Amino acid sequence: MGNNNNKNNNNSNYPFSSPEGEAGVQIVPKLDTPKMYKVILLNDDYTPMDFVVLVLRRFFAKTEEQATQIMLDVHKKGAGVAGVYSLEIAEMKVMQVNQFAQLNQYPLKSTLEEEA
Ligand code: TYC
Repeated sequence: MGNNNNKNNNNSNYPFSSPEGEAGVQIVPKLDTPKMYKVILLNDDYTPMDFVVLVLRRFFAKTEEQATQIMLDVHKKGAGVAGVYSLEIAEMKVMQVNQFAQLNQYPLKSTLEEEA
């Protein structure tokens, strides 16, 4: 946050010259695509597979087949992508998953990761 040194601020017109010249202050409207964030599901040894499938269906709108595939992938590899969203939606999904798991007394956790 507050850091402009990222891929979304590549609005330089280099190598073309601008009317302002090199020293001119250029105000470029930020019309770049917004950053997207992966919601990552983490594996653990205790959360039942059925519960993870339910989470993927309920909060990530996956079909039974998609949810089962993602759950098995997380189970085998340790982590996996449940969905990709804008920051505020991704943050909400993480909260929903973690709260729903805690409510049901399972250690299932999800986290955020900026898309490459
Ligand atoms: N490893 C769990 C089990 O064997 C299943 C599981 C899958 C848990 C995915 C969490 O994100 C997860 N019951």
